[in-house]
Amino acid sequence: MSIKEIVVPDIGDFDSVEVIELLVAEGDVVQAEDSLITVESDKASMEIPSSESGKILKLKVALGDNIAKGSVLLMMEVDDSVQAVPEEAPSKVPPKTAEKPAQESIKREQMAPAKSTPSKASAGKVQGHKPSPTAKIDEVRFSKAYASPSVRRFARELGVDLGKVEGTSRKNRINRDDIKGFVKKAMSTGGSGTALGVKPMPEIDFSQFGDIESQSLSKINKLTGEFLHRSWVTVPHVTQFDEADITEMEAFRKQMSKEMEKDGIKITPLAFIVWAVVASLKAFPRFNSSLDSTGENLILKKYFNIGVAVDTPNGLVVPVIKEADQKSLVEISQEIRELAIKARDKKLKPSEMQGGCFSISSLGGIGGTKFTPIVNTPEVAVLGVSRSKMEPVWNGSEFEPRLILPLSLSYDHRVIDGADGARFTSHLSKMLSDIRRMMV
Ligand code: CAO
Repeated sequence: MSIKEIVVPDIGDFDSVEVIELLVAEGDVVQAEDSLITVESDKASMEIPSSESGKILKLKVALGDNIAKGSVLLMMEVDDSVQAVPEEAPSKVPPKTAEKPAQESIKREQMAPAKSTPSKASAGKVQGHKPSPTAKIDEVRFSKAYASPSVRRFARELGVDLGKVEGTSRKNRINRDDIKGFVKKAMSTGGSGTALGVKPMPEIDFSQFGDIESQSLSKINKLTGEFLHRSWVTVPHVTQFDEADITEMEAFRKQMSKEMEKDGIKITPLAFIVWAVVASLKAFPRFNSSLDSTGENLILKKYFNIGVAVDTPNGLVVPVIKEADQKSLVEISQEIRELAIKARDKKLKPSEMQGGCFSISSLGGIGGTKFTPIVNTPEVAVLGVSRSKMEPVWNGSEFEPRLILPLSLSYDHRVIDGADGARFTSHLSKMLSDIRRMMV
């Protein structure tokens, strides 16, 4: 074994070329002729192959460096018993595959194999590759894409149409990570690769900016995240804000809670809101519906199961109060308490989180003025409740202190029109402002 310097061979007429891609890293074991870096002049780009086989100990160049013939690229631990490849200009290195007609590729517009049709060898490979992220490669577009030869080979191996990949390197050159990101997205979107046409998030090393700590997401976090993401991207959301004067409701609630305190019963504001929601669902049946899987039929529900978002140390869960229309304020209050305890103790059964018609997310106990909740699909609307606040309200002759509850209703605009959204929250507000109306 010996340690050798690997230097830039004769690269033709170029005095100085820029390193635009590092194809290896320290610790990698490479074979003679494997590409080490890609360089680019104002006219051409080319890959510099290794003259030796061995393990890379230290890279001596970085992205953006300018190098010339004789520049040291890296230090390599070499097995002396293996014969080295004689130094040659990169363009003379025999291609490894037919897809590699030359290590050198030309101008940006021509940074493609001169022949735009893939060789039999590579074409076979593409066809044999089962879950190709693209249905068909457009050879003209592929040939025009701005990418180095090794990236082109990589794209061929994976069956990726380079013409569809957006480059994130300098001057929008496509790198290996762009291809990996494209494939990941294509796989996660069922292979169409066209889901939203957005670029994947780049991988960022945050530690370069300061101290960091990595925490894995809980199972609930991951499941909720996937679910919310699907709702967010598939449902056209609109959020209608409104408010309710709950001065009388709160006075009544406090009085009832005081009277029932000796029996260990507490009526929470949320129980009244569940009641008011049920009354509003009865008045506006479209809010108590779901689109079927074809998206062409609306399933109207004749039952009233209300989901209540519960914040737990492990993440958000939404247990369901079944047949809320059949239950008293006391029963609903107790059920919310029991379900929240079960949720925080991770004791909820799947059946206790299923069958919801409409959900309520109450952040009133925490704070905030308004927010835009995400519809809990396949439901079509969700009510966000924020913290009530005493406010001066004009009663026609003077300002009166009134307790005002902010409401935020998000709904699926495919099912509910804006006018109905406003009608629903007005109705809900009326119910909460005068709870006698809920008895009717
Ligand atoms: N305005 C002012 N005060 C309110 C209020 C409101 N809108 N809602 C509740 N409060 C008060 C309650 O009266 C109670 O005060 P007292 O103890 O003095 O009576 C206090 O806030 C705490 O209430 P609570 O939050 O324990 O009880 P709740 O019935 O209102 O809510 C539950 C229960 C399970 C919904 C709640 O604990 C919770 O988890 N909320 C978070 C839900 C969440 O994370 N949503 C976001 C989902 S993402 O869209």
